[in-house]
Amino acid sequence: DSRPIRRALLSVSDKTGLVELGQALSTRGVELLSTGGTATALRDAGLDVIDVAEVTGFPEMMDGRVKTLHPMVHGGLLALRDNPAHQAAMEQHRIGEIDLLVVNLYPFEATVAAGADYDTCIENIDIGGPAMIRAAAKNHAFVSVVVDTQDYNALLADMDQNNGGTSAEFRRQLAQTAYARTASYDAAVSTWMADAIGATTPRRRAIKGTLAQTLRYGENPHQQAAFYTDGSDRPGVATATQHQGKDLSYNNINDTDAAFELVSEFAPETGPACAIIKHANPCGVARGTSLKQAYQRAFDCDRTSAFGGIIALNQPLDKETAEEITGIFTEVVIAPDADADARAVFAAKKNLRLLTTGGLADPRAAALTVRQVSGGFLVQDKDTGFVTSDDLKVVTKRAPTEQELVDLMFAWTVAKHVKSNAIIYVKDGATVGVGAGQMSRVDSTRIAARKAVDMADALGLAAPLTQGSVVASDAFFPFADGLVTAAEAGATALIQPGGSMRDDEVIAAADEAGLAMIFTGMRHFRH
Ligand code: 93A
Repeated sequence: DSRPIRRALLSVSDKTGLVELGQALSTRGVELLSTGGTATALRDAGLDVIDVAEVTGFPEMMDGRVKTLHPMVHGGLLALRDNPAHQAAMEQHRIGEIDLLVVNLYPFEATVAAGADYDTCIENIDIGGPAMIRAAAKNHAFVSVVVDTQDYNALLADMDQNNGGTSAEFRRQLAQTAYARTASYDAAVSTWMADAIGATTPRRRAIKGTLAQTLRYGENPHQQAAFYTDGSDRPGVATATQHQGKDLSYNNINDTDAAFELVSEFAPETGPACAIIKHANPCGVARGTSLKQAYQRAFDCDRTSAFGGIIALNQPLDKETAEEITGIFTEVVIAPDADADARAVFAAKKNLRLLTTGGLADPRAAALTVRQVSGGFLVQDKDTGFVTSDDLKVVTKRAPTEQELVDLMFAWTVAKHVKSNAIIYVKDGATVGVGAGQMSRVDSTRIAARKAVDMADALGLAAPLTQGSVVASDAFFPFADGLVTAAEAGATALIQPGGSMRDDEVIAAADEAGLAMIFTGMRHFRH
């Protein structure tokens, strides 16, 4: 339902399929206009091409910064074909209609990904291309705009079904795709610039993602889903190499991210560490003298929940650890690397996915987190907050011992990665009870202690490992009851932000129970 395409402007950086398209259009009687490199490529293939410079009466200038930015081009794209005033303007200024625009942009994203310097990235910001794309897409009532080399065949097929024109429906689809492209292009520029100039505020950011993978389904089988990546080269689930196993699911990606972000808190040079995640919460986190022992100790926190879990390691996976891990069913293992022997052990386990990242993520690196709500989304800085010994305030009569202090800091680090209300019991560098995601803090305290009792039964221990443990709370205790519960479970020291109206009551209860307590002055809600 449109007039046949008579005149097309082709200006592409990615010349994939260009010559074939040019030939196909030529065969269909379409006149070809083109910019420098694109025109050369078409001419080299023996096609007749008119230079845009000839149409505008201006040479391409300023290193190509100004090629197509001209009324002879934009008038031809934007004029309404059924508007007499527009027609008159075209006649008066001898502007010819452009019925088809084929553009793909300067490879800005690829230039950034290649690690180019600032000036090179700036030079790769396409101005004329997006201007033409947006103009043609606005005038999709009359103009077809193709921005993706993969759409060339669909264009030709649609032309062949419409006497050399295109259907209105196809043009609308092309226009929508075109605006998605220019939007993601500008978001890529803005995101790159924010990083390049060190802008940290989330308040003026454009959010950008590139479709990396369509997923089999979302959180549940009746939900469709996809994975978008933001182009960051940070080690993590988005950039990891998968060595075996089926594709990651939506839940796998979410949980693997949680696992890897947590284990990245433990620098490899400080010794082996392991985190086991279920439903985005840790069910065991531990240091060990070896990676295998770290895994075993993490596993012993909550063997029941660890089944079907996701394991993150802070050091390259070795054979011994791999063998230990295959003892139960695990969904995903993610580690900085895996040696050949470890890979051979896993090779027999078809359903186990192994991901390697090449390193750990920097838990202090600024980033944004995005959460969708009905009608919009929330954006905030990632929680990169941390405390140093200078921030810690002993508020009880008794100060923590050195061992308690080490465990308190470990527990505090883990607490940041547990859904609120988070209560973590730790002993000797291993979690022995995790209370997560409860609506009341005292419930989290009780649940974690009860799980430790269950584990003591399962392991045949005389007493639960919470005896002589320390406890971290991601936010202040509003009442003394949570602290009393922790003390009853055998905790001897506690770390929490402080700041409750009832801090005095909580401190008094700690003193009464002989607990040492530290205030951090920083909270780690995670909802
Ligand atoms: O530097 S630009 O922003 N200025 C322009 O006027 C312009 N017009 C088209 N870049 C411009 N383009 C881009 O040139 C197109 O988007 C395309 O990516 C590229 C094609 O250049 P060539 O045909 O010389 O290879």
